[in-house]
Amino acid sequence: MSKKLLLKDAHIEGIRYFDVYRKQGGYEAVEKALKMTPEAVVEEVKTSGLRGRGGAGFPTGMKWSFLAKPEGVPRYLVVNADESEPGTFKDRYLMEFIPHLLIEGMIISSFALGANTSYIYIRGEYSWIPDILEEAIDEAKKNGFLGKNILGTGYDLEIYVQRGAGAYICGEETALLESLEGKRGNPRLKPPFPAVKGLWACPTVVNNVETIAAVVPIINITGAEYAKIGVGRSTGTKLISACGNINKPGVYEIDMTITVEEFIYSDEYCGGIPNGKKLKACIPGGSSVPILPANLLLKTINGEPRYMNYESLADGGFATGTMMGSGGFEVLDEDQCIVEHTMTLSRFYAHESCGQCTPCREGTPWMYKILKKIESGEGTSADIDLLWDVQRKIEGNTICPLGDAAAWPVAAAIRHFRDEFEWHINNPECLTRNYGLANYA
Ligand code: L3W
Ligand code: SF4
Repeated sequence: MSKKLLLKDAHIEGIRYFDVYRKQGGYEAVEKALKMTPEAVVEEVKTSGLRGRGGAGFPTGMKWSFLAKPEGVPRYLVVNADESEPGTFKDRYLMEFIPHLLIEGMIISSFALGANTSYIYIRGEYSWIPDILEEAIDEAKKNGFLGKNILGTGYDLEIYVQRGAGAYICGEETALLESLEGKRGNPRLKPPFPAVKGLWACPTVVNNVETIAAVVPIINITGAEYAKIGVGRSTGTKLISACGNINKPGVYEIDMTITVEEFIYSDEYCGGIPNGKKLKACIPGGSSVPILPANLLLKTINGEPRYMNYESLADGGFATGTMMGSGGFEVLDEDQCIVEHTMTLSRFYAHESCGQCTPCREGTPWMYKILKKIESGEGTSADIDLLWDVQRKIEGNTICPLGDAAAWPVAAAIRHFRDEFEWHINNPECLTRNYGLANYA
């Protein structure tokens, strides 16, 4: 059984409220951290090996130590709660059911960074959650954990919740900052990184909800103990939101030492695939990461078991691997059509492109159109090559990672399931939906 750090109290009735959270040891990490120096808190986070849980896996302590500290200039912590990656709903769970864990993590993190104002930028579609967060902020303030002179230490902090308006691109950190400043959410060119020039051109750390929540157990148990959980550079625990063709969709906390096979089939997690269907493929890290077919999911190319961690999932690069990403784990059984699935994703990225750069603005709808043509049985072999060519021209040639995120799923689908694309070209009806894989010789 995986060790639980973030969800250990999730089952306790009323854990959403301050008194119950406090009774379980809540806010003890704040009391401990505020007796340390900010530098010592940053050091603990560095020692923990915590990596950003939003998708990129960038080392959190390193990001914090990049924060510029010019004299007289405010610094900000911004929590990225714009969880819009298809298949990803773990931050929603944390904010909805254990909001004080995020608030507690924000107080410690803001103290470590020297920020006196911090923001939670939350996805507009999560319309009921800002009230939950604001209630938690009010409770924390009434109990002396927010506002002026927290716990008599002289440290001041205010936290504000800002609602987004429903654009996926506002989850990209610089688009988020633009939106927070009241502008259209267009990504900025990097560098400069937000750590140097972020919100209102001031040094800013942007971290995912789960990343900031993880700071609480790190302070409670120490960075060194946190680093002992997991394996290699995949330290601590990771929340996985599991969906698709599985018996038990939901949010799970894993310690990154379990295999993909165990995660899919064990009753502790996904509980297997309904109706005894076969596993066809999986997208383990949100829709932006490459899809992997069953044979490469359960084992690496070297015959080693594939594990649920950053390194193992990426083993072999994109030729045979994928990414941990945001932990949005989608399972596809043998009845799912890869061409249709890829087309649906392409429509999403084409719709969400902000339109600033040509390869993404023009390339994403073009990929969708080609996929639609192939899916509807009107494609030719040349269309598969054209699709490959278009995705290659997008990848690495755009301002922000949305271009890559649109290209990678298409590339992986062609790489691993080219025969399904060809079937759609040579046959009037969809192979998978109409005949089942068993008839596919
Ligand atoms: C200072 C440097 N800071 C890097 C910081 C940078 C950022 C972090 C990671 O995209 C990916 C994307 C999605 N000085 C720095 C520095 N930083 N070098 O480190 O940066 P980066 O550019 O690697 O990633 P990103 O722009 O944050 C995130 C993928 O994650 N993804 C995410 C999906 C969406 C969700 C969601 O809805 N919640 O997770 C899934 O795979 O495609 O590739 O903070 O500033 N020298
Ligand atoms: Fe906008 Fe796409 Fe360019 Fe990102 S890659 S800046 S979403 S056009």
